[in-house]
Amino acid sequence: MTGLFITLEGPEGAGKSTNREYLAGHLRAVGIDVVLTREPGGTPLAERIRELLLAPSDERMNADTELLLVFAARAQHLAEVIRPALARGAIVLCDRFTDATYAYQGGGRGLSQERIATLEAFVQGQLRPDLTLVFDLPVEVGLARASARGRLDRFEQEGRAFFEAVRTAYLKRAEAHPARYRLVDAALPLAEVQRSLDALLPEIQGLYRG
Ligand code: Z5A
Repeated sequence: MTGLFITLEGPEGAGKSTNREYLAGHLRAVGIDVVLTREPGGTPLAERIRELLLAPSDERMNADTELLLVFAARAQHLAEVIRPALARGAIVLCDRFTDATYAYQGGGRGLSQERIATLEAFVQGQLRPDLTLVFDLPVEVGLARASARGRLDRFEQEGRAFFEAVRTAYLKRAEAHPARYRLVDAALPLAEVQRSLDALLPEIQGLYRG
């Protein structure tokens, strides 16, 4: 692999999608091949799995079913989009990846880290993000931003305790592996968040092997 794999993580409404576009604009402006993608999803089949995961339903989804669907979508996404892009030397900017599984299925649903790690090794082999930006903000701020959009998806219908557990899981991972994670204060006004991303751009370009 010669490219660079960057993931954007954090709770709902943290500004991942908005800032993924912002970073891509700057990196493309200096001639870098950038692939923007997201999870769950990123290919037609994986997007269909995303619909299953997000659609509210009368039938409660078993937590293991949810975990397996997330990794099924990821296997497809890795094979069709992420690995080919990295192999040709692109920077992949991915809105959520396996840290979201540790945060939502681990922290939120209470599944064990070991169970997740087993699937991570099975689906990804040695592949891990080179850099992960965690957009952190208080739960109520993120939920207010998400609910301003209208209809809530299956995850967004969870209670506050679920989202607090998700946030705690992200922060613990960032604290445990400081070399890979950069925390971004996503509660700040967008212009200030983007100033903190500007400061990260030289590091990203330095990590990029082309
Ligand atoms: N999920 C999972 O359970 N396990 C997994 O392994 C994976 C995912 C990969 C879908 O994710 C769900 O899948 C997710 C976890 C689960 N759960 N939920 N919900 P998603 O990424 O598609 O959903 P999301 O996080 O809810 O996306 P989002 O709400 O669109 O968040 P965002 O991309 O971080 O934010 P945004 O769209 O850029 O911004 C949201 C709004 O806030 C928008 O109006 C912006 O203009 C505004 N915004 C952004 N930044 C600011 C600042 N700084 N100030 C003020 N307003 C701002």
